Parts: sequence; C-alpha cells; structure tokens
Amino acid sequence: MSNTEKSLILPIDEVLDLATRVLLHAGMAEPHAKAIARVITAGQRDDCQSHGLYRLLVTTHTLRQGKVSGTALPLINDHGPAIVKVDAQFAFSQLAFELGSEVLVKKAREVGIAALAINNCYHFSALWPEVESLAEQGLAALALTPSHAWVAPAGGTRPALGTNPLAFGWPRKGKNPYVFDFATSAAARGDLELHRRADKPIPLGWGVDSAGNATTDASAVVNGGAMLTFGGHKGSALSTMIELMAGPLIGDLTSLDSLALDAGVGGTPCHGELIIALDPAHLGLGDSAADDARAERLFSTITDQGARLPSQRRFEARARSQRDGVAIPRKLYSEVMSLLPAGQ
Ligand code: NDP
Ligand code: PYC
Repeated sequence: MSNTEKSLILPIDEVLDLATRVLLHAGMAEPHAKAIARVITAGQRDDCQSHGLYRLLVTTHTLRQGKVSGTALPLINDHGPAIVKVDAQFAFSQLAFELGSEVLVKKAREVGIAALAINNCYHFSALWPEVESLAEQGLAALALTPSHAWVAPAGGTRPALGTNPLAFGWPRKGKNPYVFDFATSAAARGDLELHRRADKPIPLGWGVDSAGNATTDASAVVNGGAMLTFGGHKGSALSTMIELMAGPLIGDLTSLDSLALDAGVGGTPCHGELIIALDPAHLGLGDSAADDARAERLFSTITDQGARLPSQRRFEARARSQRDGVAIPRKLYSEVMSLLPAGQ
C-alpha cells in the first residue's frame, strides 16, 4: 500500500501519537487521551472509517462545548460477586471500560458470569475493541449501549431509539475471536454523517425525511427526518431491548434522555453501557475440547460455502495496516491536523 491522491499512509504508532497529541492539546487528561487514542487508532487500523480518526473531530467538538469532562477519573464500585459498576463521572467511556474490565474478567472467572455497568459516560466508540479484548482473555462477551434518539421504531417515522450497537465476542483457541458488532439502525450515524459530509446519496432504507418519506438524502434524514432500524420490527425490538438493558436496568439514560441532555449542541451521546462476560469453563459440562470443536465446525460450515465471518474484513485490514501502514483519507488528515497548532 502506498500514498495516493486520496489517502496517505502512516505507521500505526504515528497514528496513535497523532491521536494522543490532538486529544492532549484539546485539554484531555493523559489517561483519557491515551485510552481514547488507542480505540480511535484501532478503528482506523482496522478500516472502520466511521469510528476511526474521524472521531477526533467529534470528541474534540464535544470537549469544546463543555459537555464532557476531560479530567474526571472513573470511580470503581465492586458491587458483589458478579457485578462491577463504574461511574465515569461524565468523561468519555474508554478509561472506565479499561479499568472496569480488569475487575469484570476476574469476577467472570470466579463466578462464571459477570456484568460491568458503566454509568454517566460520553460514548462515541465502536464496541468490538471491548468484546474482542474479553474474548482474547477466554471469555464470551456481550456489549450494548444506547446513543442519541435518531431512529424511528418500525412502523413509525419519529425518532425514539438510538443507533444502539450490539457486540458479541467468542474466544477461539489459536485464532482471532469470532466478533460481530453492529448498530441496530440500518446504518450507524457515523456512516450517515460520512455520506452527508461527502455529499453522497444514502441507500434507500437508511432513513426518512421530515414528512416520513423514504429518502436517499442524508441531510434530509439529519434535518428533521429519522433513521430506520435494520430488519424492520426485529431490529426495532432489539434496539428497544438495548435501551432498557443499558439504560433503566443500570440506572441510566435512554437515547431520548441523552438527546435532550445534548440540547442541540451536536455532541457525543451521554448515558450508560452494559458489558456481560461469560466463562465457558464454568458454564460447560467439562469437555472444553468437544465444545471448541463444535463451535469450530459451525464456523467452518459457514466459511466453507464462501460466506465470511464477521470481523474477517477487519482482521484483514489490520494485517494490511500492520504490514504497510494505516490509510488515512487526505481530507480527514488535514482536518485532524487543523486541531493542532501550526507546525506540530
Ligand atoms: P457494519 O454493518 O459495517 O458491520 C457490522 C458487523 O457485521 C461487523 O462485525 C462486520 O464485520 C460484519 N459484517 C459486515 N458484512 C458482513 C458480511 N457480508 N458477512 C459477515 N459479516 C459481515 O456495522 P455498523 O455500520 O452497523 O456499525 C459500525 C460501528 O459503529 C460498530 O462498530 C458499532 O459499535 C459502532 N456504533 C457505535 C455506536 C455508539 O453509540 N457507540 C452507535 C452505533 C454504532 P467487518 O467489520 O469485518 O466488516
Ligand atoms: O455511529 O451511530 C453511531 C454512533 C453514535 C455514537 C457513536 N457512534
């Protein structure tokens, strides 16, 4: 891979360094800057454009608006054998996850199942880094979080739900884990925004305009319209479940509440996140080799017919980035550079 007219290539450590410098310059305390930069760099490295370096524009905007704390440190509350709660104190979620997940893993290994509830966090990131890191430690994991109420329920035309991602990770011996991570809306808001910025039409099915009509105009969806769920009533119900499980169940906000709190500033959503980790060593019947073999037979029956596993594209992009460097769209790169003082 080499530089082109549209994108330039940087080594991964330079991307990490750039992201960290931008966040520090924006006023973020070092532990937050480093935790956020790691996630943003992983996104760009794995060619997840909606949750890579682009997120530097959104996070620094949210910080400038005085919405999110750049300095408050997470408070960990060890809440009995299977629950750890982390109060992010209205800072971004990454550091809260990093610190809370250490306790989560310990509890899941002791009890067989454990939950990490993060409260009061600003949440902008993809969820796969979280379930992937838990799966790499031998645990199956689920992560869910609301966002802002941008999405209409199936059968409706007015926003009620967030883009509400759901991620799952499954450990595989000697292989990359099985990981999926998707918005329960037809597209992530980040993708809609990238289409709007590039003035590109969106596929039918992503959203409706303010009159409730199907549209291919991203701006019409953003300005008074609504996004749509994937899979009609099924995506709508899954999305509602995420609102409840990562909202009222853990004492936190729904996407409706989060959007109201934003008060038109256009910042990152603020709410909670729920992560559940399960240890196969406790839940199985003691023959982990047979269980692994059954899981692997399922995966190979999927891939042997030409279908791919979720995250395969991402893992391939990661291997490419590790070998050749990370591709960054030039327009995005210059926007990111404009967040630093000239000459830095
Ligand atoms: P995508 O639709 O791009 O991908 C969803 C998942 O499906 C990925 O795991 C992807 O793997 C996999 N996949 C895609 N195509 C195939 C295929 N043909 N066969 C098998 N698997 C496939 O994700 P979304 O646009 O819905 O979401 C993007 C990101 O946005 C997510 O990481 C999500 O966490 C994040 N997000 C965050 C929110 C927040 O509030 N924090 C809100 C909403 C979304 P692969 O990556 O390898 O293509
Ligand atoms: O892409 O839908 C999204 C999103 C919301 C918050 C962070 N990302």
